[in-house]
Formats: sequence, structure tokens, C-alpha cells
Amino acid sequence: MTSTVDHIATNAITEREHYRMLIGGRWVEASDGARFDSINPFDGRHWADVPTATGQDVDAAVRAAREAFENGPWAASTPAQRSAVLRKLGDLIAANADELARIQVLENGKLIREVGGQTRALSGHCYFYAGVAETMHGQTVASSVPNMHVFTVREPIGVVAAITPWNSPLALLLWKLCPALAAGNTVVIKPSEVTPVSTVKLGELITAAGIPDGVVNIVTGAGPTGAALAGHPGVDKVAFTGSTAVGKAIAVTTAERLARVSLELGGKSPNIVFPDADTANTVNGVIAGVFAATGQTCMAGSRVLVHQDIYDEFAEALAARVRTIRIGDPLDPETEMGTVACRPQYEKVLSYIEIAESEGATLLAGGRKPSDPALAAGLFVEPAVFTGVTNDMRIAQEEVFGPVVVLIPFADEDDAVRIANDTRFGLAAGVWTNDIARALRMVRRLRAGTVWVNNYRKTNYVAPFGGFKESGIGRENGADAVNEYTELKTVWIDMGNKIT
Ligand code: TXE
Repeated sequence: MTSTVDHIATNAITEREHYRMLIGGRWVEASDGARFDSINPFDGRHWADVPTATGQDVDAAVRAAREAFENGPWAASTPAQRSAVLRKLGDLIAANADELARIQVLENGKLIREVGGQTRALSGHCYFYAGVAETMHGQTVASSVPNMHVFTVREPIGVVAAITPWNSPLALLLWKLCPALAAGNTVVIKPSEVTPVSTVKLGELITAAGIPDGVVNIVTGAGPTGAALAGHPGVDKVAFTGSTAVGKAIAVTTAERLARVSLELGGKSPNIVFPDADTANTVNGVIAGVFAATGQTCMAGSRVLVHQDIYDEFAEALAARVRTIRIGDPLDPETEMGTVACRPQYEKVLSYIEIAESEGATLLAGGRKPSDPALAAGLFVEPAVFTGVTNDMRIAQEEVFGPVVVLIPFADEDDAVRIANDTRFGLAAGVWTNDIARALRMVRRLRAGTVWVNNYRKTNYVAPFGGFKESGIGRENGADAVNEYTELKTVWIDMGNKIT
């Protein structure tokens, strides 16, 4: 396997590692030689660096992807061949999952016990879309036009740009890469500037899996690199996960040339607790739903709506458990919450805690920097629980993307639905109740792409995921996601052999 590392450090924590990016099957520097650092949010070390792709590099990557799409082995590949390389990629991810997980922790401070399992599961994603590659099909159309045989075929769109965030860098990339490759597209990946190394390491596995040169390219850089890629006329589709603001900017850019787009954006998801739910179970579910990944997940259940009859009791039970959450080194399997991923995000979280307090919300637990001197270098915030919140406050309407939960009381089902849907987002929702009829009524009325009943934050490659309203466009995961990477072509064949 070609290594991207110039110098493999004997101790990754003390010596800096240098990586390159992948264009047309070659590991290259930026055209102007510029680089930027990956910073470990636990200890502040600048542990690795990668190239800052210029517009020229983005252009080279798109051209390589175009060439691979139109000529070469990928253009002529059969579904069975694409399936085989996806299976091989799955095997390689399984064999290297521990290392891929460790790198993600160094980049974003997520818990190894969380990222480890998530990364091992990614091979299943590859195997699933390997199967989808061989089962895609069009339809024979029951045409009433005389003498005509009409059918549809699904064809790849062309060059796909995959622009990804830092919270689950590899999972959210594979949600795009696997269906894109299964359908026969070529891809240019732009990982987040916070987490570029894990994607570059995945690039090594992609080349080792036998995916031909130019089919998958990786350009590393920040927002301007992403903007250059999304705006490149050679890109036929942009698949994006990130902020709603950038998602809207990409929607505008791609609309100018009517390029295809799928967007997985922010959320302010309601997690609704009815009085008949088991309190201990619900407290655990609510905590896992909002504080996993230090609250940095698009689907975080960050608005907890609690029935007024149990509001005080539930708030106390939640706060009591939250105060015991063990904050620390994300590589320690005993740790229950790691750091915020990067300094700008850390500042954003702290500013929202100030905003909530200035709006009159009550901080019931956490919300401060931990006093333990051993954690002083890390971007830590104690998990925060706010009560006394109304749904019109900024802390209830805007995505914090950090360990902050607000508790809002409701009177009855109608009130819960009204508050839950009173948001510009619509990514997910949770309902906690033992009344099955109530659960089904709530499922129907909640305006969200996913609703969990008596659980929260479950995802799997078989289950479509995406948002209503400003949480996005399109769905990822599930067999149908491959259709988001295809054009539908209709074919009319005249069986009469005579033009009249
Ligand atoms: O996101 P950005 P950031 C939300 C969350 C967070 C906020 C900011 O609320 O606090 O976004 O995080 C690339 N054209 N989510 O700044 O900027 C960028 O380089 C094209 C929710 O990290 O949206 C990165 O690769 N690309 C979310 C990717 O877009 C651009 C996950 C995402 O970065 C670009 C992450 C541009 N103009 C943050 N500007 C989720 N839905 O899970 C930046 N990028």
C-alpha cells in the first residue's frame, strides 16, 4: 500500500506527521506548497499537517475524476466489479478500524469507545452497497402508445463532490462514497479542515482496494477549497454534510448550473418525555441522545420537552446523572465525555451558554470549564442542563452543537407537537412513552426525517436518514440512497419498424 506519510513518527503524540492529498492516483502536495495543521483538542498539540489545496489543485482533482468517469476501467466497469472493490474496501476498513478510530480521536476528541464501534461498523456499510451495486435496476413501463417498448435505466450522474464535516468524518463520508461508487460515479472528497487525516488514511485503503486511479480523489483544505469544489463547473453533484448556512450557499452555487445536490444539515431536535415513560431508562436515553460526541451530532436531542407533571422531578434526575459524567482523555475507554472538536466550536458553545443565561434560563448543572488541572489544555465544557427555557429563546431555536440541553415543559400531546414542530429544522425527534397509541399519534404529527420511540440516535446503513425543512434535502443510507447518485434515462423502442 502506498503510504501518504513522509516520515512515520515513532511517537505520534510528540512528532508531527506529514500527509499528502490524492489526485489522479498520485499523492501530491498543494501546487503552492502551503500546508495546515491538525490540532489535537485534548492536549492542543499540532500533531499532523496536510496540504492546503489551491483552486488549481481542485481543478486537477475534478479533471482527474472526469477523465476516470469518461475513460479508463471505471467507465467500463460492471456492477460485479464495483461490488468487488466495495467489498475489498470493507475488508480493509475492518482490518484497519482501530487505527482509523484512533486518528479520528486525535483529530476531534470524540470517545474512542464510541468511535471504535462506529468505525468497525463501517465495513458493513461497504458490504451493503456492494450488494446494492448488483441489484440496481430500471423498470419496464406499461406504455399505452402502440408499438412502443418503453423502459428506464439508472445511470451514474458523473463527478460527485463529497464535502464532509468533522464530527463523524469517516461515517459521514462513507454515507456518500459507497452509494456514489456503487452507481458508477467518480468522486472528489473535501474533508473538514478539522479532521483531514482520517480521510487521507482512508484514501490509502481506497487505493489498496483496487479502485482505479482518479475514481476517488481527496483535496484537503478549509472553506475556500470546499467553495472552489462546489462551484466547479465540472462537478455534476455535491453531497454535503455540515452547517445550514454553508448548505444554503452550496444550494445557491449548484442551482446556478443546476447541478444535483444533497444536503444533510443542522437540527434542534425535540426529545419528548411523557409521564408514563420509565424515568431511569428515559434519563439514560436522553443523555445518550444529546451528549454523545460531546453534543456534536446533527441529530442531538437538544430540546427535551417534558410533561409539566413530571418536569421538576425529571430535571433533578437528569441533572443528578449529568453531574456524574466522567470527563477526560477521549482515548481512555473509561471516559464518558471527551472534548469539543476545535477552538471555534468551543468558543461557540461557551457563547451559547452565556446567551442562555442572559435570556433568563437557569443553569441546573455543568456549563463551566472543569476545574481539574489535568484537563486544562483540553477544549472541555461540563455538560450543561438548562431549565426555565421557553421555545422562543435563542437557546431553544439555534443549533449549539455542543454539550448543552434545554428542558421545556408541555401540557398535553397537542402542546408537545406544537412546541416540537416550532423550529426551522426537522431532522429528528424522540418520543418516550409506554402508550403505543400515543407513540403512533406522535410519530404521525412530528415534522422530522427520523422519529425514535423509546430510543434515540440509532442509525444504520439500511435505514434512510435526512431532514425535513432546513435540515436538508435528500436521504442518505438505505438502498434508495443510490438513486440520489443516478440519473434516470427513459428509452423508447419502436417495434413497428416503420415511421408513419
Ligand atoms: O461547519 P461548516 P463548521 C454545524 C454546527 C456547527 C456549525 C459550524 O452547528 O457548530 O455547523 O461547523 C466546508 N463551500 N454543523 O464550521 O463550515 C468545510 O470546510 C463549500 C452541523 O465545521 O458547514 C467542511 O468541510 N464548503 C453538521 C464542511 O463544509 C464549505 C456537522 C462543513 O463545515 C464552505 C458540522 C463553503 N463556502 C457542523 N465553507 C452536521 N449536520 O452534522 C465551509 N465548507
